[in-house]
Amino acid sequence: VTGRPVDLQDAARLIRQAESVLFFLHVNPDGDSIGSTLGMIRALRQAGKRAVAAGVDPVPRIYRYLHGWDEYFVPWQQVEGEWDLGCFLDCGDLTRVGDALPLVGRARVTLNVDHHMTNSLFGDYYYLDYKASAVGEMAFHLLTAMQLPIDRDAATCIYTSIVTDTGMFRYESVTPETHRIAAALLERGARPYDVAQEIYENETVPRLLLTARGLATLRREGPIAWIHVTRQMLQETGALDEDTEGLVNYPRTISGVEVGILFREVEGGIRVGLRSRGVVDVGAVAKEFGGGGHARAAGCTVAGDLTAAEASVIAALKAVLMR
Ligand SMILES: [Mn+2]
Repeated sequence: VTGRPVDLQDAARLIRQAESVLFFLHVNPDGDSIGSTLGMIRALRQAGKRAVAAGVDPVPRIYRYLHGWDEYFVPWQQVEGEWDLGCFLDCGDLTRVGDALPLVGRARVTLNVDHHMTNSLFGDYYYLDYKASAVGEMAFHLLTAMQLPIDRDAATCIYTSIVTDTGMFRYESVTPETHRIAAALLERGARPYDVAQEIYENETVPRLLLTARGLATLRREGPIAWIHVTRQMLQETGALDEDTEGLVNYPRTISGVEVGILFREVEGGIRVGLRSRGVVDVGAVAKEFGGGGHARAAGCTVAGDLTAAEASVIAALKAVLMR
């Protein structure tokens, strides 16, 4: 069952009409999920609404400079009562909310706000903008359409969402509009230097050691390069699951490589992160394995062990590359 498409004005109206809004963070929340959600909550609370972010995974350490990361965030089991609106930012599919799924029924109406091409059009209403570099751009437009002020804290959250989802304004998804919104956020008090320090110069020794271990597994076959991370590597370096974020980007940086992959042991299988330069639509490949994402950045989870996952995913990529 799919919902109804809405435009910016209708989506803004749905949020404006709600007294209480329950936001859902996706599993392993990234900078876009967290930044756009916390920025929205900040602005909605200042407008007198009740709003929280429900999540299944904790907010990663590097995002804990964002206003509301603890106050606005509620582990999904602790969310109480009924909500006028359930809002999903940056969730390509309802399954992305993970174990928090039963909580969705506590929202009278649901609104799915996203920029993934693979979005499954879930929710009572969905507002999609495939051209948005980050859902942060959409959050900015929604708040502007609602004529709600964006203060320095909200601006920093939304700016963070855009910085992280564009790899610091490097990806092809970046448009003049991306920069116009970033400029508007700087005018409202977001500080690029401070955000960059928090996200990109905030390493820990375990994280760097894990990066070294992961990179040591590097293999390449023509246009495909891949690395892997095992549970044992996490244990031996003292790194956390969240410390693997960003590691997926390394293999693709090799000259002549089209697709870079990170295989990571998780509970119940192998999490596969895919990055493409553009020749291969890795979103489509991830979809073959029940995952999703964008043409250049996507992911899926494959059952079985590392060897089996590597074999099946690389075979699928080779098939696409030979087409
Ligand atoms: Mn995103």
